[in-house]
Amino acid sequence: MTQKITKILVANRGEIAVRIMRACRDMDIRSVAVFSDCDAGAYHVRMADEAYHIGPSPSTESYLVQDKLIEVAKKIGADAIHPGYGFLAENATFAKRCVDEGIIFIGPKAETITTLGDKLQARKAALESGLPVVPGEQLDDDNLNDALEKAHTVGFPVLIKAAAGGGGKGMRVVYSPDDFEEALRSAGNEAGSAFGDSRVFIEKYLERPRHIEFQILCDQHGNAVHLGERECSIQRRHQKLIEESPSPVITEAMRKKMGAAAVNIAQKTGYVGAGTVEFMFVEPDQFYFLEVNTRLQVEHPVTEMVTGLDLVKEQIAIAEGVELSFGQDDLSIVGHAIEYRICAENPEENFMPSTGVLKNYRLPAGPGVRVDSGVVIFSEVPIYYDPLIAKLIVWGKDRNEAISRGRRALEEYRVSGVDTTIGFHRVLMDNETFIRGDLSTKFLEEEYPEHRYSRLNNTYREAAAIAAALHSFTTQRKIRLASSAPKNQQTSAWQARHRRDNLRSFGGDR
Ligand code: MV4
Repeated sequence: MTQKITKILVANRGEIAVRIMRACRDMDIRSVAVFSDCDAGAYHVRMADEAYHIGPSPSTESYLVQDKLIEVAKKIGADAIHPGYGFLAENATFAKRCVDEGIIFIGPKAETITTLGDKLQARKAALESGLPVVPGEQLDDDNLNDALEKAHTVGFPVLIKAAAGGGGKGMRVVYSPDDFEEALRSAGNEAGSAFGDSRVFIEKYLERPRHIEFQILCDQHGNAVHLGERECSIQRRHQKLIEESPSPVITEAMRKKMGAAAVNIAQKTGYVGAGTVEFMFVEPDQFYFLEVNTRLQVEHPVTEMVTGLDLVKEQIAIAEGVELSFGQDDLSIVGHAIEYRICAENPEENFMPSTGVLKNYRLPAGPGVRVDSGVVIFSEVPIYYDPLIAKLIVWGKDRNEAISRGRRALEEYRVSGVDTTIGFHRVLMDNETFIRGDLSTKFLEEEYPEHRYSRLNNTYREAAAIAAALHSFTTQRKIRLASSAPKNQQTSAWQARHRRDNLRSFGGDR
């Protein structure tokens, strides 16, 4: 039984809202934008077939207001809501409310979101599905002696994690039993105020794991496949900066094994839709279940580039009740893709968010280059939301070609008006450790302990820009001087004009 979706309300903003609307257009589905005060002129609003204002700029008064979104969806006759990522994407209450109102929630069932959102329940599901988990223990409330004993059983260093956790909140690494009591208390307090749930558990702490996650797709008829892995080890404070697929260290045999594990937990939990199973990976072949993300992820394009699939279209088809049109054996990974997150942040100032109007905005293009951008020239980057303004994704036949194209595209990218992470990515593309593919979640702190990367690089870039300007200026002078040369050797008026225009449009980054 299938139900054709004809109109989707996109409950999000920025690049992901634009991305979803593109899939809608490809599928001949009407797309509906919602927007806050400061987003009235935003790119996602311009991209939509219809757009509705839902409230003031703070997301708690707009993009997070469930009543507003459902009211708009019903009023305009949307048959589905796509939540994107962030905001309400992993909110089980919202997923359930949509269904209760007769609106399709494009994502897993509410119960699945609840179960997998609880890290303790997810860990239990992983164990029951035969997935390897890190040695760990559940803790009983207010029993310090019991907890300390369990920490000794697991063995130090231990990592205290919040059951409701996410984004590193309520996490504490403990190297010595002496520090355990204090860490347990503060982790519990932090989790309590962040999630309203102070339950914590402990795991053996792995010092230098890689972060490797598997994309899965499951339809409503029990068919499930994995789409290979993404390596997301380059992170800063739990924010990913670069993702790639395939991982430089995952062999075909390992992919089969970890992919089967990912599909296992999905089928055991009755998963429906697109999802991500996260693992920690320790070379050469150890892997441990971490968690399941019940949403479309920011980094989904690298998977699209190496599989040739459109994950948003797949999500929509699954929500319509259509069966997956391919099985595991129909899928293969071709080439290599890298995604660079372009954030309005200043890498020289500890990645402080940067806001303003984009006075210049020119996108890279050419072979193997894709940009998912949520902004255009003259867009305003507001203070209220996530600083991610775009994603640059490159594809090559192998990792080296992808890196070369990444370097080329990052050089072509022009942004002024806000600071961005582009310069930082340029530095990374010349990092020998990165080029070797020797990655871990400790990569950034180990390679750039002083956070000095882009300052050094910008100095060179500025020097290069000044040298180029001087060179160009002297060349121009030669043209003018050449007017006294014999007639037949003179630069024609249109040639000179062309060079002048080139000189005028010469511009570097802010
Ligand atoms: C870990 C770990 C080491 N050992 N668990 C970070 C966020 C949450 N999803 C789980 N995280 C970690 N769990 C054990 N037993 C290290 C991390 C971790 C991490 C994991 C993936 C990607 C980046 C990370 C950065 C710091 C810590």
